[in-house]
Amino acid sequence: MTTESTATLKFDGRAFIDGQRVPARDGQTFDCLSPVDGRLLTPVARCGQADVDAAVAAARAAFEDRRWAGKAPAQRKRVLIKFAELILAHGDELALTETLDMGKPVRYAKGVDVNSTANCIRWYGEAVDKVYDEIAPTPETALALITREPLGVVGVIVPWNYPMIMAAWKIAPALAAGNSVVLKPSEKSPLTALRLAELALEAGIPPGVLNVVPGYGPEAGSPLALHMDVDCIAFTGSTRVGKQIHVMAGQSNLKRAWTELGGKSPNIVFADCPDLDRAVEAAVGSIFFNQGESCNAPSRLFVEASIKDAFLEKALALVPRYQPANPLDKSTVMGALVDQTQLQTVMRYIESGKSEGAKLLAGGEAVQPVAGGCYVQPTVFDGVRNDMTIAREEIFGPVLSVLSFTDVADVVRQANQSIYGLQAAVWTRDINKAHGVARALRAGTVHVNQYDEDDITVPFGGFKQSGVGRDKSLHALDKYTEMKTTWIRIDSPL
Ligand code: TXE
Repeated sequence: MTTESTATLKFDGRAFIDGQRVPARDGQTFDCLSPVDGRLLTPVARCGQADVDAAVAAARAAFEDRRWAGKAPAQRKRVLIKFAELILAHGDELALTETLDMGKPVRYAKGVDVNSTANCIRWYGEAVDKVYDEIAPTPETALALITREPLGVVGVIVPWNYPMIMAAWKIAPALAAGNSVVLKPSEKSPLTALRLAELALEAGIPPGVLNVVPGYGPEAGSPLALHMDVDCIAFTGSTRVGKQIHVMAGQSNLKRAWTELGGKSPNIVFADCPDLDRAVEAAVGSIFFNQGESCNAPSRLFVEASIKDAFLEKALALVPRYQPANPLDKSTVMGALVDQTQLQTVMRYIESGKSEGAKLLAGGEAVQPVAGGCYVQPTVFDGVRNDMTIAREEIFGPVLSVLSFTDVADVVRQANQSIYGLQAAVWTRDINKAHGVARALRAGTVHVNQYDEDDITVPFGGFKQSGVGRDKSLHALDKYTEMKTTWIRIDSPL
């Protein structure tokens, strides 16, 4: 067991505005604690209205003088690729910071979070000088151009479960399209966003183009969502706050609002699934990955009744692999929950599962592999009904609910019986059943015979109350651009 040393890490919790590290205007800070062991990492600037105003003003000035928007797409490409390279070059530092800040195992912070963040930024950089505009099929007396322009100032509010990746999914297409950005990271995990902004500056993104204002949601997030000089707000977080974001956009300047919200994703395993072991590995691995703190975690597992006993036996045999341990150990696969509040939330859901009559097959306890940290055992409930609280509400913790079914139409009905529609999965050898069920599932992504193997090339987002709009893929560029028609009359001399 090798534990990563954190002795050389230094944290700077000041905001990043107009290319400079600055304290909050009123000097206030909040303590950034590590869920790994409860240690104080650093005080962080507690930004409020005045800081958001300053960041938006810097972003607006940068947009107006075209220091970034006016660059040729090929120039923006070069800078974004450099930014991605710097992220990789600082991968160890960023990964350790992410682990200390929000508790995920360092092996994934490096292998998944750092790599996906760099890949996303590089991908949009590489894409942006290959995207063409359109000419409309008009009569020959006209030439009509359909072009895309950057929106201006984009506000970004992100959560704590994948702090760098969630930021990258929004800032990469926004910056590639030529916008300026004000990013508000979660108060629970502000540190990597601040480092990303420094690396962006080093890569050549001009001052003012990417600003970071750490702080609490109502104090720093709301002023951004309500700001009259912000053209777009892109949000990932809870459905509760997501709804407020759309209201704030509407009650201010009708800024464009994009939201990626919660999920309660159904994972449907039919008796004819092509490989039971693979289905078990995916079902267990995906719910416990990132301590279950993933919006697309397959938290409702529907197993066809005839294979349920065999499936559960194999699944329970895998559970010990996910016992939480020190996330700084390279061998750890499940780390700490983000904080004590989240731990209490997860424990309340576990209690509700028990009291509503689900059968606890594994886990169910908070544990302390590291003193002072926030850890919960991998937990499996059998005998769950779709109307129980643990099957309806997003737990955002390592809790798997197992349900069984005998009828295709019935399982699809139950799978869709949710306010959410982020992701879903179906496991079957039967091509008609796979396509038929995939089409009937009301979800932004349907996985077939795998879970969560997608990449940056495909859209990510939800139906229903899982949000509005899509991250990733070339489609995400549309969110950060306005479409313009230029209709030119042609009085031909011929
Ligand atoms: O989310 P919040 P929290 C779900 C998950 C989790 C629950 C609560 O179920 O247990 O939400 O997590 C900012 N105006 N998801 O409390 O509050 C906040 O500062 C503007 C799912 O952390 O939604 C942070 O930056 N901004 C989700 C961001 O919103 C506000 C990921 C998310 O915080 C604000 C995270 C306000 N009034 C949680 N209030 C996913 N889809 O992946 C808060 N914020």
